[in-house]
Amino acid sequence: MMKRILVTGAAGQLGSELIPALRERYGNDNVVAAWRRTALTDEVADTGPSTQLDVTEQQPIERYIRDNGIDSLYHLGSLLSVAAEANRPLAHRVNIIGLLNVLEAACNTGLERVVIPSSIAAFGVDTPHDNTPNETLQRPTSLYGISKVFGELMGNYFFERVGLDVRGVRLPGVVSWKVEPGGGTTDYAVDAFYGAIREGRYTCYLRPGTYLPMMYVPDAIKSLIEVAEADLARLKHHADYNVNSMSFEPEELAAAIRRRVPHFEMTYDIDPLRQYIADSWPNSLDDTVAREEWGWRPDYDLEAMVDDMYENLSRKLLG
Ligand code: AKB
Repeated sequence: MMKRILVTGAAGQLGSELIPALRERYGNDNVVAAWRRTALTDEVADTGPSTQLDVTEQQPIERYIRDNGIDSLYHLGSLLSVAAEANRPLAHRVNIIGLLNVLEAACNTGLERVVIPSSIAAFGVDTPHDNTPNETLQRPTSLYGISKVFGELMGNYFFERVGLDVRGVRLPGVVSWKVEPGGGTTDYAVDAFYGAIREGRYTCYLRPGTYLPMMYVPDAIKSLIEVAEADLARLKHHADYNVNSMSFEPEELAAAIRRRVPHFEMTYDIDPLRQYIADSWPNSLDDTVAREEWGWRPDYDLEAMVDDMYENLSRKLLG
């Protein structure tokens, strides 16, 4: 049973929503928000403990775990796909060295569990794009994707060979309203809502017809908590579960937004880097394994996501 949890990357799109959910479940004082560059949201900063931690240094992580009785860790600190291409040395330090530091620190301090999200980025052009199986050819061509495969393989290695309980899901592009994502390829799906609410229009950097797996943030948070709490005896996989929810291309999202904002207009100005990355990722994932091993079921489809997103983001932006 996890009792005292450390979350790295606490200021990010996922951390800002995972931490309130974990605090509600485990108690405010038992969930520590670890951040480095970006400031925490007020909600996270005001409701429980936090600390500044640099994942590129192993000793401070280890010390913090020991001094504060941490028994579990969610490692969310990572550069997303576009940000990683823009700064390769930093991406190596954070996504590769940071991950190793967390795993080694977890072993040295006897942590009970480490959860590390993977991504649809762990797949590549050679992967079957429709209903991508849990086990298939991966070979990603983005730096971020390579670091995600590394994380999956290291997580499975640490479980099998070192005895550390590492778990993870391959998240689709995440749509959320509390904190904007930064430096991802799937960010357009969030940006489109900001454009619709502020100006009634949005210029999309991906081509029409670019299908990608997407997920509304409450489902992403649910998948991370459920995989962490799943009965180990039922798990045949560890750091590499496909989780699926919805897939759409930009025009379908625009049509769904137009049902709430009738004058909304989506135009296109293709960014070659982000298009290249998106073209290498799946259209949809087969998540049978997660459904069978720990009962995964998403709650939101496209329409339910757009309704909730539109309502919450309008309230946030317009008051
Ligand atoms: C990105 O676009 O880089 C991320 C992801 C799919 O992991 N949102």
